[in-house]
Amino acid sequence: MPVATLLPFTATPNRKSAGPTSFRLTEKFILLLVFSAFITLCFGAIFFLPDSSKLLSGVFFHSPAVETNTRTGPDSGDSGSAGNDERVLAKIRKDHEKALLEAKDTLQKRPEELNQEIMNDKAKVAKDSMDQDGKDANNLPVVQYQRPPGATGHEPLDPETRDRRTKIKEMMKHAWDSYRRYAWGSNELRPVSKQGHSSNLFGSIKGATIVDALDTLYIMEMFEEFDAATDWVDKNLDFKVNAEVSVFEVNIRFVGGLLSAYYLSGKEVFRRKAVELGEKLLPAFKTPTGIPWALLNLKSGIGRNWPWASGGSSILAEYGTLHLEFMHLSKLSGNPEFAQKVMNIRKVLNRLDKPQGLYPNYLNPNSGQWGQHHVSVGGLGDSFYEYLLKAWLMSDKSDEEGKKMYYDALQAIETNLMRKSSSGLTYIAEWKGGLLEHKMGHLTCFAGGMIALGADGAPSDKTGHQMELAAEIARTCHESYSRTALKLGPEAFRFDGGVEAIATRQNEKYFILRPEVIETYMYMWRFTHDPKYREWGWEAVQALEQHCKVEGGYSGIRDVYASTPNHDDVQQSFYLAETLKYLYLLFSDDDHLPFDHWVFNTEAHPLPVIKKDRTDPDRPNEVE
Ligand code: DMJ
Repeated sequence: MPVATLLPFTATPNRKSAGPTSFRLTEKFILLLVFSAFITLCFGAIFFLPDSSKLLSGVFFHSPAVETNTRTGPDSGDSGSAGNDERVLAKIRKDHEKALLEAKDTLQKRPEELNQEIMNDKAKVAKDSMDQDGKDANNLPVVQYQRPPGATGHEPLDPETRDRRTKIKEMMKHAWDSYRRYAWGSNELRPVSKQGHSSNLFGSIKGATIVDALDTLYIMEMFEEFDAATDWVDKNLDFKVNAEVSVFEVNIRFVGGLLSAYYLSGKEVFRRKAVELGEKLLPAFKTPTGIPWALLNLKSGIGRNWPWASGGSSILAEYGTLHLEFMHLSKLSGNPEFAQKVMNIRKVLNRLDKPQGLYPNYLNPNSGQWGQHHVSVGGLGDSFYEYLLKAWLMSDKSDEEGKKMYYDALQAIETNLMRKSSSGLTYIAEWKGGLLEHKMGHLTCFAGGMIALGADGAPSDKTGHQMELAAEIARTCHESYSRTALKLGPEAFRFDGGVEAIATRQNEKYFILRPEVIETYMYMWRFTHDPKYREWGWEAVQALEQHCKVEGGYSGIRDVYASTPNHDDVQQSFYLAETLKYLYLLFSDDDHLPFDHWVFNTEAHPLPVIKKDRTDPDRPNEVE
């Protein structure tokens, strides 16, 4: 607005030149008033119109965005600066509204979804930095990470269940905090003497408890602890060691733990470490048959078998418990060798005659012949059967060979090993060259859960029967707990010499925080929703709290029949990986780690089902 138009009523009409000296005092005052009103108006506009900061930057700092819009935009022309200002303001308002909507949208998302988006963005950035083969700096193929459903759960509606679930989380916190305080970086914790403990199963690899606990921390949403564990893995987990390890133990705890941590969190460090470790295990398969050695020196790649194993044999439960992890290693590394190695194990087994359709625990990796004809669904045999069934489930039910091997083996077990005690307790005995030893191990108690998990896929006339068998085994294993003084189960219990479900030998009376009985309760709960399984699980929680909890963590017990506990001073890593995880899931809703999306490895590490492309049923899924 030209200043002259402001003057008519302030200046003397006849005056030709009106210099500042010629104004009267009142005129000067009015002029000052008008001028200051104008300045106030300008500042008001700057501060009170939307996004004053942007306007300020436009006015004082020549924001290039504003300049571009006002000078070269399609609407620029003679329409005047007022039109331009309005357009700028309109754009600023629009941007604001968009940002608000986005923020609102973000606030409504669950942490899982947000994490997923961040992961996707990261994967995109990583993909952009790939070389032309689509491999990253670690020579791993690009994987579009997508978190399977149910990685975390929600509070159960029923208050009692909610409280019990919270209690399990507190137990995990006590176990973890104690390990962190007294044994950080060691394989396990000695909770009574409050120091680290290392078993020779892992050679000089360290941190078994950290890797075994990762997924339990994640599913319990203990993210601060999970991050600390991740950081340790990133900086300290080292496989370049000159040490002999158990291939089986390292696979189920370390490879399995790293794989599930990857699938739950999407963090690349876990995929990288899992593949690195898997590659270190490959030399174990360098035998004439391809049946791997039990022990392997990670540096030299030289393998051997346990000196106590019949005729230098490999052990069924060890070489037969690599399948799930190795299929995922092939998927995540793009290297088919892992899958080929485990598929070859099946080939060797399928060529052999099986006594009464049973799989002996010992197999010589040089000759490809069975060692002693000992058969067990507990120690030395157990997870081989579990992995046949789970290989089929994890392949989205496309691995027909695994399925057939499982149901045939189960039939042979039922016929030859399963018996009923005189008071009606079903148990699974051990078979030694055709003779039965009427003993059932704590380890064997996992079979209740396995049989329940497989019942649905059994030939239709067998589903109900298999569910009954599973329930009977769960009951027998519960009896083995309730017949002790401390209400925790012995390592093995017998059905001979007038006893049922009771340990009779001193060296079978210990309890080392094992998970198998609780594992079976968890599966039985999921499939039947019979409240007794939660009650039985809760009994175990109370016993653990009363007899195993010590100031420095949780300890195993030397004799469950003694009236006061004698602690063995070891907090096993599987207590955090399995026992506490299965307890937590027992008191969670079914959509937490749902079975149609996840399969648990034998150390309770959840691995995703590798889904088939349903739009093209003839197309094999990624593991075939
Ligand atoms: C775990 O390491 C695994 O469950 C394995 O299959 C058997 N033994 C322990 C727990 O008891």
